[in-house]
Amino acid sequence: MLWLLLLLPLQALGAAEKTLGVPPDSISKYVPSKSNTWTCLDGSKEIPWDYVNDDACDCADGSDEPGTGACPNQPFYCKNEGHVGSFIPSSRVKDGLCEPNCCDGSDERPGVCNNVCQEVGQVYRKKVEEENKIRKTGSKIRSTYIAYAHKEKKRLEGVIETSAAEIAIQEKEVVRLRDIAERSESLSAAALELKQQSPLYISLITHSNALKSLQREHKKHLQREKELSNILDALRTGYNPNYQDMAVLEAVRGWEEIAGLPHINDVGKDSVSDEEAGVQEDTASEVAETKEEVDDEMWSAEELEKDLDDLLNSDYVSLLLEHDEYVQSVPEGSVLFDIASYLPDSIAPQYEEFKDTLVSWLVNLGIIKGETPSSTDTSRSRQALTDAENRLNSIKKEKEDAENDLKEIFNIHGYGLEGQWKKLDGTCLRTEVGDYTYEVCLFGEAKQIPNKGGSTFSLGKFASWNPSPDVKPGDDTYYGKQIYNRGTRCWNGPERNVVLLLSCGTENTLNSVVELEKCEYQFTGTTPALCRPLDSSEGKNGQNANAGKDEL
Ligand code: MAN
Repeated sequence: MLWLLLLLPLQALGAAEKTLGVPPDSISKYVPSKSNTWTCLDGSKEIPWDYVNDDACDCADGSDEPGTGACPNQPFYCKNEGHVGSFIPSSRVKDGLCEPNCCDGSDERPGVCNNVCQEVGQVYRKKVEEENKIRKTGSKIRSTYIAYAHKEKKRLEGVIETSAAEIAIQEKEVVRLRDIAERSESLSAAALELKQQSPLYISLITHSNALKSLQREHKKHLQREKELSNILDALRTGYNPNYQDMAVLEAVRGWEEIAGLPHINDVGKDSVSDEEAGVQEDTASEVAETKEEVDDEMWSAEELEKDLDDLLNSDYVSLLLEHDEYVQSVPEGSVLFDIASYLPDSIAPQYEEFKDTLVSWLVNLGIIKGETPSSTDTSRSRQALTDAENRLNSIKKEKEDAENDLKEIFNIHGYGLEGQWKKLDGTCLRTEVGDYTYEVCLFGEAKQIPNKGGSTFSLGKFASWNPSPDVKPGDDTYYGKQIYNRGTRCWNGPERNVVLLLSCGTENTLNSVVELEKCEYQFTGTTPALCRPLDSSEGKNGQNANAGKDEL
C-alpha cells in the first residue's frame, strides 16, 4: 500500500514532463487514452503515451515532442511563473544556453539555468507600470487632439459654405465687370471723350474732386484738433490755480465746456455742483439736438471715416457707360417712340430696312455719330475685371484647399480615423546629433541643418505611413512609422530619405537620429497621438501577448 502512495508523485511528475513546453490553451490535448495511447495533434497517427516528450520525433507535425526539441520548427512554451509566459524555437531547447525569454530555465535540463522569473517579473512589472502611466497622460493629450480635429472639421465646413456663397456673388461681379470692360474696349477714344463731355459726368468729376479736397482738409483739421486738445488737456491738468490767472482759468473752463469735461478741481469729488451739472446737461442736450438735425441721408462721422475712400475710388468711366446703357434702354411697355410697334407685321421688315439705310446715310454725312469700336482707354475697367477675377480665383482656391483638408482629417491614410494627427500637421521636432541639427516637420519635410555653416539638405517630404503590406492601416504599427522621401540626392547615391519611428510619449519629441546606410536616416521620436487609452482594445497588454513571439 505504502509503495502505491510513493508512486503518486512520480506519476504526477510524469504527467508534468509530458506537458513540458505545451502552452496553457493546449494542455487539455495532452491526455492519454484509456488504452494509454495518444493521437498526434494533426490526427495522422496514434502512438503510445510514453512516446510523448521521449526525445524522439514520432508525429509528422512534431506535436509529440513539445518540450524536448527533438522535432524541428516547434514552438516551446516557457511558463515563466512570476513573469509572463513566452515561446522560444525548439532548436534552442536543451542547447545548454539559458534563454532570456525563458526565465524559469525550463528549456534546459534541471540545474543548468536558475529560475530568475521573480526578479525579471518585478523589473518587467515596474516597466509596464511606468508605460501605463505615460499612456494614461498621453491619451488625455491625444483626446484633445481628437477634439481639435472635430473643431477643425466644423471650421473647414464653414469656410466651404462661406466661400461657395462668395463665389456665387463674385462670379456675377466678374460677368458685370467683363461686360463693362468689353463695352468700353469696343468704344473709340473719340466716342468716350464725347461721352465724357456730358454735363452730368463733368459735374460728377467736379463733385468728386471737391469731395476729395474736403476730405483732405477735414483730415488736416482733425489732426489740428487733436494737437490742440492735447495742448488744452495738458493746460487743464497742469496749470497752477494758486496763480489766479483768469486768462488761463477761462481757457480751461472754455475747453472743459466744449469737451464736456468736469472742472479739473472737482475731479475726484463725490458730486459735481448744480451749476456744473447744468452745464453737462446742456452739453448733452446740445449733442442730442445736433444728432436730430442730421438728415437720414447724411453720412455719420464713422461712415465718412470708413466708406468715403471707397466712394472716391469709384470707376467713373464705368459708371458713365452703365448710365449710358441705362438711359438708352427703352422702358418696358413704352411704345411711344417705337414706330415699328404701330405698324402692321406685314410692312415692319421694310420699315427696319429703310431705317437702317437712313441711319447709315446720316452717319456718312456726319449728321449723327455711329458706333466705332476700337480699343481705347479702358485700363481702369480692365483692371477692375482682373482684380475681380483674381479675387474669384483666390476664393475658389480657398474653397478647394478647405475641401482637400476636410477629406484628409478623418482619413485612415491621412490624419487618422479619429483625426488624432491633424493637430500635429506642421509641428516641427528637432534634435542635435554630431555636426547637424535634424528637423522633421510632421507631414511636411525633414531636414539636415549643419551647425557650423554650410548648406541644409532636404531629407525628404512626407510620403506615407508604414508602407509594409503586412501592416494593417490604422493600427499602432501603421501609425508608428512615417516615411519621408525624395530629399536632396546624395553624391553618387540615392535621394536622401527618412524613416521616422514613433511611439507613445507625453510629449512630441525627436529622440535619436542614425544614418543606417549612406543618406538613409532613421529617426525615433515620441508623440501623445500614439497613446491609446488604457482600456482600448488595441495595444492593451500588447507587449504581454506578443512577448517572445518575435523569437519564432
Ligand atoms: C553629407 C551629409 C551626410 C551624408 C553625406 C553623403 O555630408 O548629408 O549625412 O552621408 O553628405 O555624401
